[in-house]
Amino acid sequence: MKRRTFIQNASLSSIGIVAGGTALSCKNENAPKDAVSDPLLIDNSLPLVVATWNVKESTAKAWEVLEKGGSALDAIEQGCRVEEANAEGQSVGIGGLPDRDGNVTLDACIMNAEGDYGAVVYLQNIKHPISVARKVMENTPHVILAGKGAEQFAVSEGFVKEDLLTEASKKAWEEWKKTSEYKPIINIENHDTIGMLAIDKNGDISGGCTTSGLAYKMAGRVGDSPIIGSGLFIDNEIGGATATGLGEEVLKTVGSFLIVELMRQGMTPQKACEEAIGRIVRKKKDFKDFQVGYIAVNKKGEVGSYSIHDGFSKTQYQNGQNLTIASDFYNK
Ligand code: SD4
Repeated sequence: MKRRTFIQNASLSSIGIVAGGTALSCKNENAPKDAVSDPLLIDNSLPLVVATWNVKESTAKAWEVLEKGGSALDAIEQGCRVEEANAEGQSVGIGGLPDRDGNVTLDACIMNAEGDYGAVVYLQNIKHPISVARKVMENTPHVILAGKGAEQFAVSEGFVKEDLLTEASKKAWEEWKKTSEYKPIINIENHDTIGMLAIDKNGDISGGCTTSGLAYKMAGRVGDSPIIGSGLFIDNEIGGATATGLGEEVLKTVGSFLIVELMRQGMTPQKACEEAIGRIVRKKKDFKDFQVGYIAVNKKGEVGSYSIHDGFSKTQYQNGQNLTIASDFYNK
């Protein structure tokens, strides 16, 4: 089942969330139905990988790399590629829902423990933007490549062009065109960006974020996901954070950078995610109409997550366990 449908169909669950050693309880009514209610099952040991949403196959792949002693950066790339290659997933890589002109355009970024960053925005016809982003980071003097230039670069690096619009996504787009109404809908309009954070056995942190962006966006629209500090930020001395949801609001508050800076000042990952959501809801009277979710890790291997509304979850592979955990949220 697609994550989106899965999240929509999820049953009522009562969740206990651990934040900085304190057990909080919340009701995340739309959490995936296999989301655990006991995050205490997980300790703060390393290595670890955590990703937005219910993406156990992606975290399992990343864990495989980490367990063998691989780098957090390799784990991130390999983990993100799993979901990018999943044609059923309509928010990342192949099969992503198109913009309103019917074009699938992908955004992704990656950041390593040295503080290097690479991104592609508005990339078309290439299934693995996370890998192209890594090539931008490693093989160019730049940090972001966009559109045609990004595609040309990918081809020059050996990536193969293919049509990313699947029959299912084309059908969904044709259906959408009948009304052409554009309104972000909480947890339904495809808030399924994969943001992933990993810490390897050496304690080094890397992160990645990959998405087809908001379904039926305007042509040329770029979201938060590929933008450093917004969709993702890593500081190997402190920790990392990544975002999902309505990118415009994440961009306006530079959410992931904010979370890392709050952790630098001593907040736990949980408290820092809560404050970043607080910055949005205090300013935006219409927060009831959109969703934003964050996950964060610190150098100690502590994990936090928070969103505006219920329905958000994270998948965490740590201490040999791969668990989807419902997230605490603001709008109770
Ligand atoms: C964006 N943040 O492009 C992304 C959307 C998202 O799952 O999270 N989709 O604004």
